Amino acid sequence: MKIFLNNRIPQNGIDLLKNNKLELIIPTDDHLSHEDWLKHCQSADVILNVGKNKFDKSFFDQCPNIKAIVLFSVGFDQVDVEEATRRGIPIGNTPEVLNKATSDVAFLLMQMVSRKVNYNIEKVKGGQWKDFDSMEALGQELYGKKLGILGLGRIGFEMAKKCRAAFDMKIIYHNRHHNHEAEQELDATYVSFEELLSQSDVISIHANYTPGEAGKFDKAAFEKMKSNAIFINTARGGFHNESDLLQAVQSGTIWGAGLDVTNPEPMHADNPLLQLPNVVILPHIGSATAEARAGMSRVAAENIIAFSKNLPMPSCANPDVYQQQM
Ligand code: 8YV
Repeated sequence: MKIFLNNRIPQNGIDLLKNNKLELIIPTDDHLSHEDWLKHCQSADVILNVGKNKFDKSFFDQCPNIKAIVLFSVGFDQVDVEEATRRGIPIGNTPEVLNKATSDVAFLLMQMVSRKVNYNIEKVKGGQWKDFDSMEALGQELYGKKLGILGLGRIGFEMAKKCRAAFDMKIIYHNRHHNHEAEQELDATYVSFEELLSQSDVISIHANYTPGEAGKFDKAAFEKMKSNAIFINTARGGFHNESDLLQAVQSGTIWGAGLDVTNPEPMHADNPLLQLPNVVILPHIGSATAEARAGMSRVAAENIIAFSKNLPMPSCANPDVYQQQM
C-alpha cells in the first residue's frame, strides 16, 4: 500500500505506521508544485494530507486509484465529501485532540481584543509609550457578558467552559441541532442566528465550514450586532466577508475582531485590517501546540492503520461510506 505524505508531521505518527509495517512516501522537496503533488497522488493508494489541497471531483477523476484520504486536520471543507462517499473513499480527520488548543486560541483572541493588546504592544515597540493617560486605549471587561457561539460542538464546548469559569459569561448558541450536554452542563441557551447576532457581547465561530456558509458574517450581520461586540473566528476565513468586517470595525458598528483564519490564507501583510487597533490576526495557529499536533499525528496514523486492516477509520468525516460497503 503506497501512502503519500505531502508535508512533515510529528514523528510519533510516522513511528506508529512503521511499527505496523506501513511506509510513507515523503518527497524530499519542501514545496511541491501542484503538478508534482498531483503526480505523487496519482501513484498513491492513500494520501495523508497536510494543509489545504483541494480534493474535488476533478481531483478524483485525475486520481482514480486513490482508496482513502486521511487529513491532518479536523476540518474537511477542502474535500467534496459527497463525491468521495459516492466513490467509496473514506475521509479520515483528527477531531478531539485539538479541542483544547483551538479553543485556547479563541479565548486568547477574545482577551487580546478586549484589552487592545495588539495596539498596546505596537505602542511599546514603536517608542510611543508616553506619560500616563487615564483615558487612553481603554479596554472592556468580559465579566458576566454574553458569549454567543455559532456551532457549539466539541471546540465550542471548550471555549464556553473557559469563558464561564474565567468570566462567568452567559452562553447562548446557534447550531443545526440542540446541544443538550451544553444546555445541562453550561446552562447554554439555544437561540436563532438573529438573536445570536443581536444579544452577544462576544461571538465566536466553531462550526464546520461549507460553501453555503460563505460570507455569513456580512454587512447585514455586523449591523445587527452590539456596538461593543467582539467577533472571533478560529474556524474558517470563509465565514466572514472581510471588507464588511473592516468596515464594521472601522465605523464602530462592532468593537473589534480576533481572527486565526482569513480568506485567503496567508493574509497579505498590507491588509488594512492589520492597521486597526481593535483587530488581532494570528496565522492559523489554533492547533499549533506540540500536544495537539502529536495527537493529530497519532489519530491520522490510527486512521491509516485501521484502513490498512480493512477496518473503519476511528475518526472519519464520512462514516456513511462504510454503510454503503456493507
Ligand atoms: C490545521 C485546522 O492546522 O484542524 C483543522 O481543521 O484548521 C488546523 O488544525 C490545518 O488545517 C493544517 O492541516
